[in-house]
This record gives sequence, structure tokens and C-alpha cells, in this order.
Amino acid sequence: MKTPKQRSVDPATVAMLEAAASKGLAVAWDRQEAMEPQCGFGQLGICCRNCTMGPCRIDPFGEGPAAGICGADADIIAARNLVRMIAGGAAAHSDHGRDIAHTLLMAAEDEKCDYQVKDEAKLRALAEELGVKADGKDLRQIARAVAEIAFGQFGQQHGEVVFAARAPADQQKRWQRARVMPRGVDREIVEIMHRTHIGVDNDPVNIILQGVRASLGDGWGGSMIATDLSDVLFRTPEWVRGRANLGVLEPANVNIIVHGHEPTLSEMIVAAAQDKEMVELAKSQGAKGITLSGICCTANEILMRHGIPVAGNFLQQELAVTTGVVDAMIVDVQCIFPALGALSQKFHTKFISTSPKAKFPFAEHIEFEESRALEIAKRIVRAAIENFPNRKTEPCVPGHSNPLVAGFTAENIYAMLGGRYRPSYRPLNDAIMSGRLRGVAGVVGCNNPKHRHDYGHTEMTKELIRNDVLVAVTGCTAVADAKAGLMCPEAAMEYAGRGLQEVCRAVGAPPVLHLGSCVDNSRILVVLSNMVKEGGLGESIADLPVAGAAPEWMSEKAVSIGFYVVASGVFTVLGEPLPVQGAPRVTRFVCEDMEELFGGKFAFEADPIKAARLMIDHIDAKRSALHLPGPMYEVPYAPRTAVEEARAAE
Ligand code: SF4
Ligand code: MSK
Repeated sequence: MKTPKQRSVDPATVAMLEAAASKGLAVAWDRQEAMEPQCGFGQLGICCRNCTMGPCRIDPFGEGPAAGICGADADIIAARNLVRMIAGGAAAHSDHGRDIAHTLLMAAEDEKCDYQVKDEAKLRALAEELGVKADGKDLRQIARAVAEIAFGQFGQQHGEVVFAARAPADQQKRWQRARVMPRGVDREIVEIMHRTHIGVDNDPVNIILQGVRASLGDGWGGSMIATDLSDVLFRTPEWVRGRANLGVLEPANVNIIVHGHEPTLSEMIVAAAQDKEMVELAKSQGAKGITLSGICCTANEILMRHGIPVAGNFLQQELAVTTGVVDAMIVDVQCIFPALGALSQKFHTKFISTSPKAKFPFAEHIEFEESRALEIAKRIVRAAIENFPNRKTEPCVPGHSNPLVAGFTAENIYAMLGGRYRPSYRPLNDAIMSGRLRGVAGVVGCNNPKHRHDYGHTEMTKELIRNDVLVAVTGCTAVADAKAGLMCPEAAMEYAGRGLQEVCRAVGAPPVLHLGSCVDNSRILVVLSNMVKEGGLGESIADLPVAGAAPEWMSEKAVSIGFYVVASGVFTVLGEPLPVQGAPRVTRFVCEDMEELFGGKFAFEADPIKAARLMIDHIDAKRSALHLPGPMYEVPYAPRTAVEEARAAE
């Protein structure tokens, strides 16, 4: 059994793992270890249960069956399994986008709706982009027209998803040539399920290309709609200060955690928790006040727009309950452990589910309806407050949290680098062209108990910024880096190379930019498109000196993200391999052949330092192809320090 320090590099997590063990509580790491050895067929992607002639499995050593009962070989089986993962991930993101479009439509139709347009400028810009004529229309009519176009994207049967036009023309041509331009968001997901039914598509490459198409419908469709319409409804983020880690929980206060993804719920919980009547009620129950915090991407949504503290990332959800001070854990959809129900019962925590799409064992279900949003949010907050006197264990809150600056978007990067008087991407492109910045990397994704918690995210990020690569982060990577102190401006002085330091010092920015939640990876696509548009760095995203990574990913959403990022032209390193390694043709396609079609490809590397160096080498190769000078202040890859070696060996 691994020690807490082998399980995580985050001190709060280590402390809480020790506390959980002393209480005899099993958490995700324990369940993962109990699952060992995990199924090799599953890991290699070569088991199939798509029909009841099976389940079938292929012998990777060539001694047993080489095909399933229907004759599907390892490549067909692995390709089908892989694209079904994409379907799951794209569906999750896109259903989130659909819900936001629905909320915007409600806001447009009802002036008494608790949701209203908060970012008129973004709405007007979107309307113009979508060809909505504003003349003579009031704001509500414009919002309605935009919401209807967004809604239409999900069920569209022909044509192209509208935001694909944001991509550089060269990238769009690549999609058209490969016949993967997404027609409608839902259509591509349905087609995956059709093609992977027994006896339909049995060409592994053709199968994967449909996965690419659905993933592009996610990144440039469903997720992009989620991001843009959330900005319209709840305001486009601006730079904001915050704190991250379990130490934000305040034992003397009512502690409410929101966990999941969709900002429709969490925005209303923010409003309800700040309501004077609720604060007074909390005091009447003996608390000093109310502390609201978040876990997973809900945390990122309310951090980006309100500076609400972050309690933790994916693997910390059970540890938050284990502190004994969480009066309510309120959840909606995605990345929520069913284990939370039974665990909450061991404490006093109310585990409250809110979405008709996501019910959990031992949860109290208070269904959230957008038409009565604030009323229901107040009911939920009241339930949390009234639970405060029921605490039954001594508080056990680790004293760790770090300050951070978040709130970066494709829009405010114009002003960040160019200043108010010269808002443009020119300074960013110039910094890259001169070699002061070597390039840009996107590091994103989850935690996975197979990997040492937060180690992959933080070590990779440090290696990249040390080599003057500006890092953009979302999702649980963002939380990991924030907890490690990498997201405050001072971090540039401590961790960044000289070129990145100069850029950060000039604008007061951290070396690691928080761009939001998982759906906000769409912001990274827009940033990359804007860099191409600005000029001087090639004709397509594939030409840019950029790279991507997901060091600790685990979810189907991460597979969809990985595919749309690679198909958008970005070399991407995964810390956990895609489950295709029992299928040589599929492995070759995703790790080699995709590059010729799209300009991007995958690599698998579990060691975050080696992975970062693969990314830096790729960035340097792109610099040479653009005839750019080498890095202004090259840092030779240093051998690992004794401390780094010891950490890697643990
Ligand atoms: Fe086996 Fe083919 Fe059925 Fe899959 S689809 S379970 S490989 S018979
Ligand atoms: S929450 S998808 S664990 S990043 Fe978006 Fe974190 Fe991965 Fe969920």
C-alpha cells in the first residue's frame, strides 16, 4: 500500500489521507489499490461487449483469439471503444452547452427570470458574429435570436457548426479534406453510436475519423457554446484574486461546497449564500458566517467570475467531507463520486443532488429548476445552515491554501499583453517571435489515483515555465497549479525562466494563466486562432510553437478534448495512455498518422518532466520551421536535482 506522500504531492491531501486512514475510511486511492491488478485487456482496449455473442477479448500475445466472434480484430475493437469514449465526453460537454443555451432562452423570454444577460458587450459581439441584425431589436430580442442559433447547433443535420469558422482557414481546409467538419453537435455523437454497433463500420481509421468529427463538434460546438453563453449570462471573467486548497474551509462558519460543472446552479448558490437573510440565519445557528467554496469545474466557474475560493480538485472531493466541517456538498453533473453518499453519512454532511440527470445513493435530492432558481438555491443554502449544529466530529481542516490570480480569457489577453491603449495579440506574438517566450502550452485535465495526485500537473508546469513556455491551464490542472502557488505573479520570479519573467514582470501576470473549466478549453482554441490571425506565426494552429498535455487525465471528456485539440493542430502528450495499445494500427494512427492530416498527434509519457521536454522539443521544431530564432535565454535541460529524483522515485 502506498503512503500518503506517495499518493499525493499536495500537503493538504497528504494530511487528509492520514486523517482518513486514522478514521478507517476508504477513499478513491484505497479502492484503486484494491482493484489491482487492473484488467490488462481493458487497459489495452481489446475487449468488446458490443453484442451478446461476446464479451470477446483479443490475446495481445498472439497465443489466443485474434478476433471476436463476429471477426472484429484488435484494431476494430479498440477503435470502437475509443470513439465511444469520445461520444461520452462530447455528449457531457455538449449537454452542458445545451443547458446554458436553454437558460439564455429563458432569460430572453421572461424579464422576471432570475437569470439575465450580464455581459451585453459579449452578447452584441456574438450577435454580430452570428449574423443577427441588431437594428431595432432590444437586448432581449437579440439574446433570443442568439440562443436560438446556439440551440440549433445541437440538432443541425447539414452544413458546418458555426464556430468552426473561428478556426484559421488552413485548419478548416484540413477538416474538410479529411471529411471531419462537424455538421451538428448531436448528429456526430449519434453517428458514433451507429457506426460502432455490431456489423457497421469496420475500418479502424474510418471509425476514428468519426470520433474526430464528434470531438470537433464538442470543442468548436458544444463546449464553445457553453463558454460563450455562460459569459453572456454570468459575465466574461476578469482578473480576480482567490485562494485554493482545503484550508479555505472555515470551521467556525457554515461550509457549503458546490461540486460538478454547470454554472447555472452555482451562480444562484453564490447569490443565495451572500444573501443577508441567509448570513443572519447562519449566525442564529451559532456560526460566524457562511463560507462557500467549490470542487472540480464548478469551482473554476465561480472562481473565475466571483473569486470564490476553491476547496480542491477531483481527488479531494472525499477528503473535503472527511474534514467534518462541510455542512452541505451540493452537486449537479460530472466527476462526482457516488462514494460521497455513504461517506457523508459517516459525518453530518448533507449530500444534495440537484440535477434530474444525476441522482446518487444516499443523497437528498432537491431538484434545481431554472424557472425558480433563486428560490431553490435559498432552500438548499438554508438546509446547509440548519445542518451546522449537527456536526458530530472534531473539525480536521488542514492549514494549507495558496493565493492565486485567475480570470484569463481569449478577450482579456488582448488587453493584458497590449495594455488598454494597444489591445492586441501583437505583443504575445512578438514575444514568441523574438524568442523571449519560447512558446505556449496548454496543460489540462483531471486527477487519476493511478498517478501521484497533482505531481504530473505541477512538475510539468514548472518544467515548462522554467524553459520560458507560457502555460495556460483549465480544469483540475488549474486547481493543482493554484494550490502549488504557481498562479500568483510572484511565481514568475521563483519558477519561470528569464524570458517569461520579463513578460510577467512587464504586465504583472502569473506565468500560469487560468482559463477556466473543462468546457473553457474552447477559450484556448480561440486564443490559438487569434495568435494565427495576428500574423507572423504561420497560417494555421499546426504551425504555432505550441503544445498540449493532460498529465493525469481519467475522464471520457478528456478523450474528446484530446482529440479536438490534436485535430486542431496541437501536439498533445497524455500522462495516461489512450486505451489502444493492444491495437497497433490504431496506436500508429493516433500517435503518427494524425499529424499528416491535422498537424497534431498524440504521445504517451507518464513522466511529467520527460513529457514537458517532448513538448519543448516540439515547440523548438515549430520555431525552426517558422525560421524564428532560438530561445532568447535558453536553459539547457538540467539533470534532475537530487530532490526531483527522490520525488520521482517515491
Ligand atoms: Fe464480440 Fe463482435 Fe460482439 Fe464485440 S461485436 S462482443 S467482438 S461478437
Ligand atoms: S472537473 S473532467 S476531473 S478536469 Fe472538469 Fe476535473 Fe477532469 Fe472532471
